[in-house]
Amino acid sequence: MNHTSLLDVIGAHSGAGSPKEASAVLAGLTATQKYLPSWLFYDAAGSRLFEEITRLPEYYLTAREHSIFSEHAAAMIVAAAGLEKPRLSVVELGAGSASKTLVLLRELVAAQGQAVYLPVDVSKSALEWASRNVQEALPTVEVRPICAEITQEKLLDLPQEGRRLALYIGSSVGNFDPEEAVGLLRWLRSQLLPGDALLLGTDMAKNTPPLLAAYNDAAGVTAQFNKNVLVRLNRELGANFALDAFEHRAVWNKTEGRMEMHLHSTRSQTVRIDSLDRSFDFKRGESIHTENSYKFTPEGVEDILLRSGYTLEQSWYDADRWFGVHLARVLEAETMVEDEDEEAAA
Ligand code: AVI
Repeated sequence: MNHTSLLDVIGAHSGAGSPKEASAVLAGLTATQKYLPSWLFYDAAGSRLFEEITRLPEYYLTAREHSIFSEHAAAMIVAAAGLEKPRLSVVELGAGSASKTLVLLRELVAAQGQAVYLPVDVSKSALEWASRNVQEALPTVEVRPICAEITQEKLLDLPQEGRRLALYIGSSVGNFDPEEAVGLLRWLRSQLLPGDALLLGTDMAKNTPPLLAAYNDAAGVTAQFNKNVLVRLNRELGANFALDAFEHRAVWNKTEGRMEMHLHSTRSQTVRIDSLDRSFDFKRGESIHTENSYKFTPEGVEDILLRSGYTLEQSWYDADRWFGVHLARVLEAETMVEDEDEEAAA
């Protein structure tokens, strides 16, 4: 089951009621295991709810990653620059609130005085917010926002001088299936040069109670975030989902090593979606799978990086090893490890 293809998530024209949104919903709700791609979460309300999630006591991911950056940012900059100490420019996939990035940029400014920061995001408002935050806190950082719907063909116009440090943090990589994650990291690698660095943030595999709590918080914000996708479909596609007839569930899928979010139908019902001119039947207890959130082992991180054309140099963790930030180096093209199936096809 392929819930979120790379192009679903980072492809073009995913705005309100777009053909892309309609076809993704049609594909998902006609599949045997119904699903909705997780990029549908992030309309304005969903993005606000996600920000709220990052401040919840149960959602340890953001706080742990922040503490790793606070403790190790200086070491990360030294390690990313390497022995020759070239000037670093920072390119970040997803602008976010830039609060963790600020910690890193502060160290970078301390080390080299000035820096160029290139946040890349599809959302103009997210970019404006991140840019303003950085500009106000660090006036010597030159912010060059890149408003891009990142596709595998899209070329980022990155500074050629010095060395580039790419950031892909927040465990966003965990929302992709492993193959899709490799596709995304390979695309990023194609925008960088050998010797450039990547800081990758990943939520680590752990015992299940904190995971279940993180994705099913007591205040019900994650439940609201999950159900917001139905609110969006009601508004943008003329659907008539009854919100009280679906229940938020978060489960640990041990075989796949991932948290899953579902919306369970609490009764047998039919939902109409006007803009698709179709109705969809739900059995009582039937679920719509709305998100995967993969959790990583250190070996899994190393493997995904190697398959994407990077070598893992160093990892930093919080005291419990719940979250990891990994420094990887872009390999020369000829040293890249090819996948077995690609080798067989060659
Ligand atoms: C954005 N992403 C890394 C979050 C995660 O943990 O997978 C999205 C999220 N889903 C539920 N809570 C937060």
